[in-house]
Amino acid sequence: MAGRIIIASNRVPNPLQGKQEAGGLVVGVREAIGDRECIWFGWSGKQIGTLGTPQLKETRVGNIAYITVDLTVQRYRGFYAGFSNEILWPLCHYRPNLMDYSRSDWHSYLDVNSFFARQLAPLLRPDDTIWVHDYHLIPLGKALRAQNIQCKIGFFLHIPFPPWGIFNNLPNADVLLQTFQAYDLVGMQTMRDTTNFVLACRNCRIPMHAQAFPIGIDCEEFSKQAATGEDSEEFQQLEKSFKGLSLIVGVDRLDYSKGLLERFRGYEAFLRRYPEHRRKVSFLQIAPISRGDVQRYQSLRRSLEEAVGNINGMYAEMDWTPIRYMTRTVARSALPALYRLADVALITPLRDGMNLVAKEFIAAQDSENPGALVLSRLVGAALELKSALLVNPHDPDEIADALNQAVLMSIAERKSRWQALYQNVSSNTAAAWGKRFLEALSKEKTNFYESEENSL
Ligand code: GDG
Repeated sequence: MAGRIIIASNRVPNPLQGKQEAGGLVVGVREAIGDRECIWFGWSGKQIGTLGTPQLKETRVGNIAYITVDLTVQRYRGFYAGFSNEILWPLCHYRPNLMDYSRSDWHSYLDVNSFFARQLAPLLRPDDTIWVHDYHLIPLGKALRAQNIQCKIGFFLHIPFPPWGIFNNLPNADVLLQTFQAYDLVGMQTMRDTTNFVLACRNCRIPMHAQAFPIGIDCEEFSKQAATGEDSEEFQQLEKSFKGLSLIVGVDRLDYSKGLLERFRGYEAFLRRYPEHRRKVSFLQIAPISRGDVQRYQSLRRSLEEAVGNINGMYAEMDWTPIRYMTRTVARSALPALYRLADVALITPLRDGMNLVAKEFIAAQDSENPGALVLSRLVGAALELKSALLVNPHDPDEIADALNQAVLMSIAERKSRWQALYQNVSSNTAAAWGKRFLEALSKEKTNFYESEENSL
C-alpha cells in the first residue's frame, strides 16, 4: 500500500511519549504505520474562549506529524462532554436510561465533525489512506466526503455496538447510521458488535460492510517490562506491603461501565461467605478519575468511596485492610510489575468493547507461577479469553465463588489456564490488529462476517 496514513482520533497521543507510555490504540496504530509517512490528527485537549481563525499545531517526530486543533468551550461541552460522553457512551454500553439527550448536543456533534473535516481536508492528498477512530468521530468520514475527499477511509469503533432495540433509543439513530456509509470499511471489536451493527443498519435499510478486528496489546513488550520491573523500587515496596497476603487486583478508569460498585459487592460477598479468606487476601483497586467534570462520574466516585468505607468498616482488623482503593493514576512503568505480583485479577465491567487490562494482566504473568483471571463475560475480551474464570458481573455471589476458586486454584490449573490465555494474547497483538485493519482497508470493499473467529 503506497501513500500516507492519516489517523484521526479525538485525542492525539503526546508525540514525546515513548513506547512505555502508550496504550493499545496508540501501540497498534504506531506499529501498523511502520515507517510510512503519517499525519495523526485530532483535538489538542485544549478549550479556548472563542474560535477566531482555527490554528493547527504541528509537532513532527520521525515519520509522524501530530496535528491538533483547539475546541471552544461551547463545542467541548456539546460535542465531547455532551453528545460523545453523555449520550453515545451510555447508549453503546447498553445503558440508554443514562443518556442525557439534547438536540443541541447532537447538532454540536455534527458541527464539530464538519469542523474537523474542514481542517483536515486541505492537508490531504489523493493517495492517502484515512483511518478514523471511535465514537467521537463517527460522522467524520461523511464530512470529509462532503469536502470532496475521495481517499480510502476506514473507521474502527473501540466501544461496544448494542443491539438495535437499544440503539434506536437514540433520536436520529438512522441518520447517524447512514453516516457510516461514507466509510470503505467499518471495524468493530467483536463479532457480537459487528452483528448488532449490521442488523441495526439492515433495520434502517442501509447496506453496510463491517468486520470484527479484536484489538490486542504489545504482549512481548509488556512481558519484558513485567519481568525487569521486579527489580524496581516500586515492585519491592508493593511486594513488602502485601507480604503474606493473596493479592487481588483491579485496574479500570473510574467509569460506571467498569462495574466497580458491583465488583465491590462481589468482594463483600466473598468475605462474608468465605470467612476463611479474611486476613489472607487483600484487594487493591486502582481507578484513575476520568471525566471528572461530568456530574454522573462525581456521584459514582462518592458511591465508590462509601462502598469501600463500608467494607473496610465491617471487615478490617487492626492489622488488616480488606480493600485498598486509589483514584490516582499509577505510572505506566509500574503497572506490569503490579500485575505480575497479583495472584488474581478481578476485571468485571458491565460492558466493555475489549478490555486491555485483562490482556495486559495475562502478558505480565510469570509462566512458572501465573495468577488467575476473573473476567466479566460481558466484555469483548471474554470472547477470546475463554480459559479465564468468566462471571456475570451483576451477580455478587458468582463473583464471590470465582474469587474463592481463583484464590484456591492449584498451580497446575493456573498454569494450564494461563498457557491457553497467553497463546491468545501473544498471537493477536496490537501490531497484528493494526496491520489486519489496514490490509483489509487496502482491498476492495469487503463482505461482513468475512474474517475473525469470534463466536457470538
Ligand atoms: C477503550 C474501550 C477498549 C488504566 N489505569 C491506569 C492505566 N490504565 C490503562 C490500562 C489500559 C488502558 O488504560 C485501559 O484500557 P481498557 O481497554 O481497559 O479500557 P478503556 O480505557 O475504556 O478503552 C475498551 C480500548 O478502548 C481499546 O480499544 O479495550 O473496551 O472502552 O491500557 O493499562 N495506565 C496507567 N495508570 C493507570 O492508573 N499508566
